[in-house]
Amino acid sequence: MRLGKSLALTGTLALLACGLGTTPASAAAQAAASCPSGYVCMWEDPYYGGDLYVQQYAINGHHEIDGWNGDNEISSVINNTGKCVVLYANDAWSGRTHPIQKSGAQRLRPDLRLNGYDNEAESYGIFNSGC
Ligand SMILES: [Ca+2]
Ligand SMILES: [Ca+2]
Ligand SMILES: [Ca+2]
Repeated sequence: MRLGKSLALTGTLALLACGLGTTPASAAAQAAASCPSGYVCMWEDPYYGGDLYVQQYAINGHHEIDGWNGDNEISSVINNTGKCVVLYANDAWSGRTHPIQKSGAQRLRPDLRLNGYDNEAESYGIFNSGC
């Protein structure tokens, strides 16, 4: 009885895994889907490519970008927090800042090269105002 139930569950999981691998979607749509509502997401490459180094829920205050996985590598950002996100060029919320707006197209940074802020961010903040 116990074994039969376990095998059935394994089969269901295998089917789910197959389904996930075959979903057709554009890179942009995948990126948007991979940054859930209420989160800010930051990627290694422009146009939401490469490694997803930051996926942080909208908790107000200061946050660090990991020194090995993100510092001076962030090239695109989606701000789905509904709040202002401010990038800092150095650790511990210092250095040149780059604010990202809370709504509209201006909450997207598909290519930080266009903003003169590519591979700069090392920490960030989430605030109710200031953008
Ligand atoms: Ca950092
Ligand atoms: Ca980069
Ligand atoms: Ca930097």
